[in-house]
Amino acid sequence: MTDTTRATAAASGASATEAFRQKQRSTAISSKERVNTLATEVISAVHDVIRRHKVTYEEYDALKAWLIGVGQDGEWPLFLDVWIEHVVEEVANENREGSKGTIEGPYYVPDSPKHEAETTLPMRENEAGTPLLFQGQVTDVEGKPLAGAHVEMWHADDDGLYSQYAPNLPEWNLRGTVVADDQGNFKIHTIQPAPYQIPTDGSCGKLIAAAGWHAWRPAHLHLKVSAPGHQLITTQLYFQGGSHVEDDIASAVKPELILDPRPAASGTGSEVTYNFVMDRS
Ligand code: MBD
Ligand code: FE
Repeated sequence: MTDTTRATAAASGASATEAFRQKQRSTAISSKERVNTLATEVISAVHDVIRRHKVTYEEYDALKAWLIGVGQDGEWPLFLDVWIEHVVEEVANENREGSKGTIEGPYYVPDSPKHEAETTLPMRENEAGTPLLFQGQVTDVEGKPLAGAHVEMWHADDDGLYSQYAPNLPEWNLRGTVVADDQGNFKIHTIQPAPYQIPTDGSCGKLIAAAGWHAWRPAHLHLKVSAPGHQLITTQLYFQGGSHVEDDIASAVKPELILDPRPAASGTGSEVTYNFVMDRS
């Protein structure tokens, strides 16, 4: 990867922070009681760790410097989505009967251009990577097809970079909203994404290095599936046997989300069928 195509922590952090500000619905939490309970318990949990591990002033100052750095690098969206969001998702969707969801992550862009039920995602001429046909059907929990459901997909390229967050990629590259046909069917031609390494040159990278962790997420497709009267599914799909499927830094893999593509009938690349089952809202 050349320097001009590198997604630095500062560049992708600033973009992710700005994108979050744009999409954020509201900062209001319902009541003072609720804020009091949550803030008090989070602060107490930190006190417990300090007492249990006899945290020193040196460590307290290191924490302070690091927290300041996360903000300066714009890495709060990354930090929160990698280490916290999976539990929010678990709680939010614990009562669903339909398809499993998982975290959204920091690199979603709303309102991607619409495409017909069979489409090729926007990509560069000679986009690197193994061609992948991702197809399936959207139904409700009774198996009734959901005509015209929206299947929004976004994913990294063969270098593990996301358009609109890494420099020099065309807008909407490997992003699109596919409108399912009258039987809820869709066929999306794309390329298989590469595993994703979160930026190592920013504050999240510093934490990873200091703790002796790794910075990798397995290769994944991001999806949001929506249909009127049904609960939005935000999910990701992974590839059987791929690196880091077993040790995703973002803890966002579930067994139901692992695809096992086979060689494509067309002779090039691979194909896989995955159906979405939507809970009523
Ligand atoms: C990603 O691509 C991602 O999906 C998550 C959750 C965190 C960092 C990068
Ligand atoms: Fe991602």
